[in-house]
Amino acid sequence: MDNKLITVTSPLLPDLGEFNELLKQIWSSKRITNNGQFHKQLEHDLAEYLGVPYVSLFTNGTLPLLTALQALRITGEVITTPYSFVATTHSIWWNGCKPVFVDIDPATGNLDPNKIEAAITPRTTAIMPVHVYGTPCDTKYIQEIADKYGLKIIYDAAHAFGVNVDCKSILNAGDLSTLSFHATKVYNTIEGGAMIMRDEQTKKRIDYLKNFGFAGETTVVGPGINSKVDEMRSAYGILNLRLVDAAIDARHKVATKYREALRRVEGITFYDDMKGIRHNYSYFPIFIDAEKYGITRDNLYMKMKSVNVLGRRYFYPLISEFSTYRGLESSDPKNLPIAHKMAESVICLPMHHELSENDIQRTIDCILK
Ligand code: T4K
Repeated sequence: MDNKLITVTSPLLPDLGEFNELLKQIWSSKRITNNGQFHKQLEHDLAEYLGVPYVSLFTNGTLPLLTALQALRITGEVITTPYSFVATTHSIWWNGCKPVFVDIDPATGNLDPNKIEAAITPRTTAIMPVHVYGTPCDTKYIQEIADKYGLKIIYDAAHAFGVNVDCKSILNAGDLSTLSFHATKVYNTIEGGAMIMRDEQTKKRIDYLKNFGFAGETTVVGPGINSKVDEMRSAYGILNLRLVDAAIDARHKVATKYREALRRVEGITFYDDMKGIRHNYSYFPIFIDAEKYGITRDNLYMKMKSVNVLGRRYFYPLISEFSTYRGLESSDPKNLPIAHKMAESVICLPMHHELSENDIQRTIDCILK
């Protein structure tokens, strides 16, 4: 019996020969970091690929979140979702602001816009939603609320690389959006990330902030940080960008097979594609109703593990359940019933560009039997 380990994801890797050619150029130029030619090229190529005006590269997906809050001078309270990776809320905390959790919409897993207004207080200055699993938030509705109350919006778009709504990038929504290019993402630069902005002035300011605040050899314009991407990872990113469309297509095929096989299984639900959306298939979450399915989510998770199929419980526990945040009033489970239900029923199935027919079938068999 085939017992090969099937992991939840596997990194998209550029051709080693091509990468080596670019490394040779870096070696001979001796420019290895600080806004070198590959860094500039990657920012340009990404802006073109994503269909956004400006991109600023970062060393991971957490630092652009921290920097976005700094750049917009956010203070007080920030409304956010508990159903995300913990970095979303950490960025609010590191800025000395108070995260205020609002429940999610079961139809998308994203912050429920209908519940945002009730959480706004005189101290609220911003909303930080997440396009969880790459599913677009209701950006129009969230913008209406932000405009009504004079709030900023920073989208944590870590999962939303290449996601378009009506042929336009979701990354253009809100004041700023951030991406993660971590190894586990659809598109990776090993570690990496980016911020997306709409005007040149903001791009300039963000570029200063990620370079300690330097606006010239002797001028520091703000309390910046170091989040500069080196030339090796920029070169790697340029090559990976050429492969990402094929990887998304491969993921789409995996999603189609999962959906065909699992659609009629009692007690299992999942998301279908949404009309007008170009999805990136970054994750394939399924939700287990233990009563109908017959075994609990955790038992299925362990059963999969026992045959070397490694699903992941993204996002369990909820961020609001971690000790750092559990004491907040908004962390009260009564405030977050949908988020709790989803966190307790989710398993993300293996989803990446290299899954074979056999890998997919083994995963399905484990769920069906
Ligand atoms: N906002 C959101 C909404 C996010 O989801 C994230 C990160 C961030 C912000 C912050 O972005 P970054 O600062 O991380 O760029 C992973 C990632 O570390 C994290 O980037 C990601 N979200 C989060 C959802 O998942 P782990 O701890 O689950 O990954 P790990 O190491 O267990 O890997 C999972 C599987 O992937 C492994 O079983 C095998 C495979 N893998 C992984 C790595 C790292 C490989 O095959 N090769 C590899 O090099 O956190």
